[in-house]
Amino acid sequence: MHIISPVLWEFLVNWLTHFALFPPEASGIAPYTDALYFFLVGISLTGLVIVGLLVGLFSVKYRKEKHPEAVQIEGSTLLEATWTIIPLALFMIAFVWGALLYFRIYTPPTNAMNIYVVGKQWMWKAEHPGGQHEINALHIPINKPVQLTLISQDVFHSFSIPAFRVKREAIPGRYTTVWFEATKTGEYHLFCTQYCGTLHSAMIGTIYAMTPDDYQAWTAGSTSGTSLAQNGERLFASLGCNSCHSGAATARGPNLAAAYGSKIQMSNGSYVTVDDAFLRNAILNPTMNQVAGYAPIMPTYQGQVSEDGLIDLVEYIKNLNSNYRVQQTLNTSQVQTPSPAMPGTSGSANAGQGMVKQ
Ligand code: HEC
Ligand SMILES: [Cu+2]
Repeated sequence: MHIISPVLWEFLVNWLTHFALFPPEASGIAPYTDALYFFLVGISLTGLVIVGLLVGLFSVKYRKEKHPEAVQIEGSTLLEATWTIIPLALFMIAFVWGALLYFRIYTPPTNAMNIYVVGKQWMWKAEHPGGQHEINALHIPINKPVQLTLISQDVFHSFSIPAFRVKREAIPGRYTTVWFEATKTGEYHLFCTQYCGTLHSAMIGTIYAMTPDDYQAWTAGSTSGTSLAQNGERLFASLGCNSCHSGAATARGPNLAAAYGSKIQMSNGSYVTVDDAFLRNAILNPTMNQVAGYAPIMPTYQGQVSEDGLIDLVEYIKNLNSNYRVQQTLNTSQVQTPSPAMPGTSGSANAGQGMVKQ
């Protein structure tokens, strides 16, 4: 078998044994997206076969020797209705099926644990709430919904894990989210699938899907000592946020304890739910996010806090005695000392309580 060069031979063997038309199905959603994919491939192939057969059949049946004179047909309602209704039905099935799947993929369950991912030229940085940081790698437990909150520090990137059938744009200036539940332990590819500059092809990494026990061991072993919320707490104090957001009834800014997940009224009368994106915007563009009943005195922090710093601040405010995603907090508190408890959330009962641990 060595008529061909050994190098080429090895390449061929390698290629054939590792040949994979398809990435493994390693997440809960994967079999569902694949079902739709095979449905689309199936009807396309069926169409291809029908058209191919008819072309062959007709070119034999109506060949020149048998039909020297063409017969003109002046339209057929039945035929036209058929080729309108059947494709329409197929497209509608694909549309409804795809839409249902889309909502499923982009609506995280409320008990999902959250990990932040920052894209930049040319790497992925993951930040776990417990303070674990990793670059071009992401450790996650299996059989547990995991939500990623993505943002880019520079240009558009796209975070893609083919084995999980998950892909989401990382956009500068805006949080996006995606979620998945890994079902099989193993190492999977992570790609940036949005051309983002010279080293775009090097913006790759590895997903480590581990059993919950292994994941616990990993988080305990790789903690940086301070959780994101603790970093945020320091930042909150050093940027002077607590001078206005002291939590006291007389404070110039609103009390941020338990704000996360609540609905608050804006000065234009509308209501918004306080989520990660809102908190980030409130810090960067206070004038565009005026809370009702307060003077527009909050300065903008645009350009003063890095994307990582903003994540820390968001995580800190989220952890201020918020019951939202209790599950998540419980999970991450195993590797962090809990944030200061904030008894009482509103009115004068709260007077005098500082926002920041002494
Ligand atoms: C000079 C006082 C002042 C400082 C300093 C200040 N804020 Fe504010 N902040 C306000 C006021 C007043 C509001 C309400 C009016 C508005 O939305 O602009 C507010 C609103 C907010 C909101 C939205 C309100 C809500 O209930 O969710 C967030 C979040 C916030 N601030 C976070 C911060 C953070 C983080 C810092 C530090 C980086 C900070 N603020 C510094 C005065 C301040
Ligand atoms: Cu990229």
